[in-house]
Amino acid sequence: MKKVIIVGHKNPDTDSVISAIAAQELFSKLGFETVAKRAGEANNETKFILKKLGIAMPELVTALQEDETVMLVDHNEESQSFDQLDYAKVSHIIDHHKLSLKTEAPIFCRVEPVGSTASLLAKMFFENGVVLSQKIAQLLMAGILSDTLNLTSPTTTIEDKDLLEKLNGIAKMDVNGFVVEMFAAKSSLDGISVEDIIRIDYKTFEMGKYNVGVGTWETTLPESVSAKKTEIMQALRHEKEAVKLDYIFFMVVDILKQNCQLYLVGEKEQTLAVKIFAGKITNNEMFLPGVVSRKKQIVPQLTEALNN
Ligand SMILES: [Mn+2]
Repeated sequence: MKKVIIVGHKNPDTDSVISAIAAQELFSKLGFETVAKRAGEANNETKFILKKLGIAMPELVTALQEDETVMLVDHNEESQSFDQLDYAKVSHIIDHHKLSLKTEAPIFCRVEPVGSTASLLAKMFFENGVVLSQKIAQLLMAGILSDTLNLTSPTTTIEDKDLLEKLNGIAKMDVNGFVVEMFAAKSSLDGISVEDIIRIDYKTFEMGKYNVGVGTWETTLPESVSAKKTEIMQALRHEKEAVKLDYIFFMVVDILKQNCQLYLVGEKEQTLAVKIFAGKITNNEMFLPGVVSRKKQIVPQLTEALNN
């Protein structure tokens, strides 16, 4: 039987790594030979969670062996997958992002607009009657809490809330205490360079005929990031030029106050941001109250504007 590599997107966030681990557990129990991998360096939040739960960090994947197929979790765009991926080898997709999908053969595809891929996997455990260990239930809860910013992001659905409660019947977690620790780890700049700040949660998108990069940094301490703004701006301009992007944006998201400072490196970005968000620009940034989600509050708006 072919071995199935399970992997999330490049610049992996917590949901991406956790979903790979949980999917390995689920699909192994369903009779697949699977192994969870990661498509890049994990962030401080993910490292904290896996350490706390005593779960090993998945290995890095850089290329597939001849007899391997791949299951993509938490993404479906080829441009967000690890660089050496042969997209023809994708057998499954489990995701909660917009689709940009074209395959040569039928594949297994499970995509729903829920708050995290971990939520979808939790549903699949329950649907398939696969027994959840306390550890995997805790892990799935961490994925939901991370991706939905403790159920506050506009991406959060009723289902995420229900699943979290159902999972905690098994996980028995002190959710509030866990979230405080998780957010502290997410906000930590320990061992994080300026390049890391823009790279750690960064994605590129094709919007109309344009290539657009959108990075985000979720934090309870926005001032720790804004203190490095000049260097971050420089790194963003460098990245834009190095990979020939048409636009690059960067969000500093205040998880607690639920707002975002959108960094606008050049005139093009500023003109577009004013057109879409109608906010005021001060020192190359626009304050956006209530905006925390790249997926729901930034990318669709950019895509629509750049398609016209
Ligand atoms: Mn996700």
